[in-house]
Amino acid sequence: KKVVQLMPTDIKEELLAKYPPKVARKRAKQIMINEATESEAPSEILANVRTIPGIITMRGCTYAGCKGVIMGPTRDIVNITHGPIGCAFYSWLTRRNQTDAGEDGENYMTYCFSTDMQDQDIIFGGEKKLEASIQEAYDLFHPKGICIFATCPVGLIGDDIHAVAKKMKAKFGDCNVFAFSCEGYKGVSQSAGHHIANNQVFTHLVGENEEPKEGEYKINLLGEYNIGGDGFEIDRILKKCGITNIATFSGNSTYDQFASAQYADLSAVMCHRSINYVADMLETKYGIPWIKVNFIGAKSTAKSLRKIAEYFGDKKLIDKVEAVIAEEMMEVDKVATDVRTRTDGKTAMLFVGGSRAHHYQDLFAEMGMKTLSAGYEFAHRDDYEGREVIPDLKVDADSRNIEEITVEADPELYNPRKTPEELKALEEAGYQFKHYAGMNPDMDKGTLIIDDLNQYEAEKLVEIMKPDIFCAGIKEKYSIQKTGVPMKQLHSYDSGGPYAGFQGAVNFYKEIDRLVGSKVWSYMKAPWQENPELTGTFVWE
Ligand code: CFN
Ligand code: HCA
Repeated sequence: KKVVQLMPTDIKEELLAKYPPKVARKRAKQIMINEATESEAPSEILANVRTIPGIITMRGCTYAGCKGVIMGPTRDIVNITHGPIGCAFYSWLTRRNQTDAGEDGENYMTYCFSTDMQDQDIIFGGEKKLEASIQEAYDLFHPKGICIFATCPVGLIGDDIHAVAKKMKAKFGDCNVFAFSCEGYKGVSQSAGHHIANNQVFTHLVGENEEPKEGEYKINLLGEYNIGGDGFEIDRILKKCGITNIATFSGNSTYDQFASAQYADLSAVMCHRSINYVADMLETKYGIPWIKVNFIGAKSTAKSLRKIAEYFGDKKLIDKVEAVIAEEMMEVDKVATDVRTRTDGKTAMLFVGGSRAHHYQDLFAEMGMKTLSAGYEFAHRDDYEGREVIPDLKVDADSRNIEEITVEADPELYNPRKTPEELKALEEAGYQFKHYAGMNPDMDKGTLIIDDLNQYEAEKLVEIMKPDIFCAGIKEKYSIQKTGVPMKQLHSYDSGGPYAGFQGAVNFYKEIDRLVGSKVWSYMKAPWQENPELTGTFVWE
């Protein structure tokens, strides 16, 4: 094993060395040597900007963020993709969002609905085909809701999916049909799709039920998608504590959960990146406050439960939460103590989406493992810098027919780059704040934080820093393993999970212990490593 002593600045230079000057200049702003501390102003990073064409990004598209991420996990809405078949097929359960509809609950998750657009639809328009598909779904299933999702060609040819949805909703009378203009090309990443989904689900669905929900401590769990069963584990814990979960956005969720979300007393936001818009709209329209929680990591789970209990401020709940934590931590501590004898001091790299690259560092820290480098695919600056000024939100809250809910923010106030003194002054001037931790202040000084990491940089980084484990998605998996480093998918969890909550932490400790302890990948040599100069004769037949 080649041991190289490189400073973070050298590593950054190495990563940029291959690029043409203009590309290097832009990438340099997205590769940051972390200097953040709790008390200083956070360092700046360029995020949520277009990927430079030619670079092989890890990102996904706007359709993926809307249909795949936010609406996909809802089990009793028929989600129809209006587009070529691949868009529906590749967003069908690859995310491993799990469902449990009980004995006779509706569950359309096992179906993949698509209008299967063909060349002739592109030329002559696809609205009639979409209308027929909606009718077919209605006749077959009589669902409470049908959602339509636009793919790239739909926007390019100009099919009016909203007009079709409106017509069919009026025709059926007992089925809520609405559409999402989430063409893949629309934003710079999945993130635009989250926003579109948030707006439409809030406009067309939240608040539809008029029967109040029962429960002593009622919360919505926002930004939890039940990947690998995470949501099941969180629900188990909440139930044990006596906390009622009215609606999860959107793991294993139902039409009725969304429609009743206004009856919760508090929104607990897990993945802020994907669902902050709904959290804000619930607060503005219904006065439901939100707090950030993180159920990834046993300590983080305990902290989040205490935060929820503290919000309600009821002694009965506070005591119950403490009893649950004490009981659950016995098994967690036992396993953590054992695995730490092998994992302590090992190193990790995490490049995932818009929240997990931060949240999963807690789990690694519980195993004594250090995160050398991390970054998001598509998060915004506030996810990195970790504090945000919430200005007065001007939302057209009374209108239920709004297509797009606009939040007018003073860009100067919205800029999260404020020193503690500046924040204090603004607070005294009467502005409301939400403070929350971000990736930068939570990571060690001198670590490398890289936005929108790409294929080339991933391999280079692994080659230079040789982490004990690399975490990202399916596109990265095999190229990383070929470098001899174990790879764990933090999107789909490969075939594992749950990793959230207390039992999830135990699962994760065991899985990572196994991976970082295994030498199998380091023994592997790719054919071109053994025979770098293979020659052959190409025969044209
Ligand atoms: S489940 Fe979430 S936690 S919703 Fe988001 S930002 Fe994606 S699908 Mo992949 S795993 Fe990932 Fe996050 Fe929130 Fe998942 S880190 S990229 S869009 N994500
Ligand atoms: C998406 C979904 C994804 C992809 C994961 C991966 C997921 O962005 O379209 O690249 O392995 O979690 O399923 O993020």
